[in-house]
Amino acid sequence: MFSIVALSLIALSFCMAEPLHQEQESRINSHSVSRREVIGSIPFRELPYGDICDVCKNREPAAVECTAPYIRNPHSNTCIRLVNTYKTWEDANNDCHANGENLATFETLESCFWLTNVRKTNSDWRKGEIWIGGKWIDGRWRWAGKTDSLLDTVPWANGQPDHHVTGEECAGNRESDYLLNDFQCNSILYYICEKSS
Ligand SMILES: [Ca+2]
Repeated sequence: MFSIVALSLIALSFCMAEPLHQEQESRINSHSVSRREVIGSIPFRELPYGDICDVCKNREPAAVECTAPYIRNPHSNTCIRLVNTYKTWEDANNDCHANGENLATFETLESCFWLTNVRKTNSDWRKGEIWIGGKWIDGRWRWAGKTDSLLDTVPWANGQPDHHVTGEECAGNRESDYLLNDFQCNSILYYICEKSS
C-alpha cells in the first residue's frame, strides 16, 4: 500500500513539473535546441536559468578571426589562405603542416560552393588549378587530415573523378569551372592551407 502511494506521488510530481519560462522557450527555439537536448537527464527545475545560454553558446562557437592573407570559411569556421606557389600535392601538404596547417577541407556542398564563389569573385583566387585536402586513400575519397571524413557530398566537375581510368588520386579545384577534379598527385598546382584559429 505504501509503495502504491509513493509511486502515485512520484508520478504526480512528474506531471506537475514546471513548464519552461516563455523566454527560455524562445531561446531554445531560436537556437534550434530541443527541450530534451537542453535539459538532458536533469529535471529542468534543477537547471539554473543561465545554463541554457551556456548550452547555446557551446553550440555556436565564436567565429574565428582571420587576418590577411587568411580569409574565414564560415562553413568550417576556419581560416584559409591561397598559396601561389606550384607544388605537388604531397609537397603542398607538407608545406601546410610545416606551418601548423593542413591542406584545406571543404566537407559540405555549401562549403565547396562557397569556395567556388570566392574564386569567381576574387581576382587573387581566380587563376590556376588549386590543391585541396582530398585524396584517394584505402579505396575511398577522403579528407587527408581526417581520414574518416569522405568526399561524398562535394561538387565534382562533370565526368569527374575519373581516377579509375587515369590514375589521378589527388583532389583539386580546377580553373575552368571552379569545381572539383582529380589530378595526378605529382602535378604541380597552387594550394590552399587551412588553420582552425
Ligand atoms: Ca580527373
